[in-house]
Amino acid sequence: MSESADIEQAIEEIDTYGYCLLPDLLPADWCNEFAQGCLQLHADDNCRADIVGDEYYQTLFGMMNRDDRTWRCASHPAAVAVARHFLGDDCRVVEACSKPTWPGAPHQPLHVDSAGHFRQVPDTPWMINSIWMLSDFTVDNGATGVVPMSHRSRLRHPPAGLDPDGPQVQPVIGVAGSLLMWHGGTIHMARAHRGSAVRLGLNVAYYPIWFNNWIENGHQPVWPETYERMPEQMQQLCTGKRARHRDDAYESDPVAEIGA
Ligand SMILES: O=C(O)CCC(=O)C(=O)O
Repeated sequence: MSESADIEQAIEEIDTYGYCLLPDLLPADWCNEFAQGCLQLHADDNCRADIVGDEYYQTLFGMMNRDDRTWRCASHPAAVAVARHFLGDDCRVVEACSKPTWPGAPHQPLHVDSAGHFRQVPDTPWMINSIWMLSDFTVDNGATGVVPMSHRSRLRHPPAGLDPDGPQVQPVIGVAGSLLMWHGGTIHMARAHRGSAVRLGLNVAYYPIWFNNWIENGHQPVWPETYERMPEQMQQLCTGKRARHRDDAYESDPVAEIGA
C-alpha cells in the first residue's frame, strides 16, 4: 500500500482515455471495515429515505454526514489534486454515496454523469467522478465498466446499441483501497455481479464551482453539524450551502418551472 500516486500520469490518463486507476491508495483492512459500516447503514431504517435501488444495487446518499471515514477518501490528496487540475482549485465535493452491488445484479444501464440538462455538452469538464474500492473490484463481482475515450463524444447519453457486453466496455479492477476516477462524460456503468460476495464502492463526486447542483435530485447537502466537525481540508471542499434538507440548500428546477 502506498498513499502516494503518480498524479501527472493520472491526469494524462483521464485526459486521454477519460478515466484512471490509482491503485492501492488506502489500507485494504481499513477499507474492508469501512465497507462493513456502509452495509450496516444500508440496513438501517434511518437511512431508508436516502437509499435508491433494489436488492441487487443500491445508492445511499449523504455519506459525508453518516460516516466520518468518508472524509479520508474524499479529501485524499491524490484525488483532490486530480479533481482540482480539471475543475479548478475551488472545486467542491458535492456528494458521497455508498454503492454496494450484490450477487445476481444485472448490468446497470450505461450512462454519463450529470450531462442530461446541458443544451450542448461542454468541452470543458463539468464533473470528475470517482469510486473508492472499499472491497476488491473484480471482473466477476461488478467492477465498474468504462468506455475508453468516450468523454470526447460530448453525448448526453450513450449511443443506442452500445453493447454492455461488447469489447468497448472495459472492466476496471483493483484491490480494496484503490481509486477509479473518471471524467463525467465517460460512458460507464456498474457491471453485472456474477460472483459470490458483495462489492462495495464509495462514490465521491467533484464539481466545479459554476455547476448548479440542484440537477442531481438524490444529492444531499452537508449538514451544518457535519461541517463543524470536519477538518479544515475537508471544509475547503464543502463550500456549498449547509442544510439539513435539500429544499433548504438547492435552487428549484428552473426547467420545470417554465414548463420547458
Ligand atoms: O457502482 C459503480 O461501479 C458505478 C457507479 C456509477 O455509475 C456512478 O456513480 O455514476
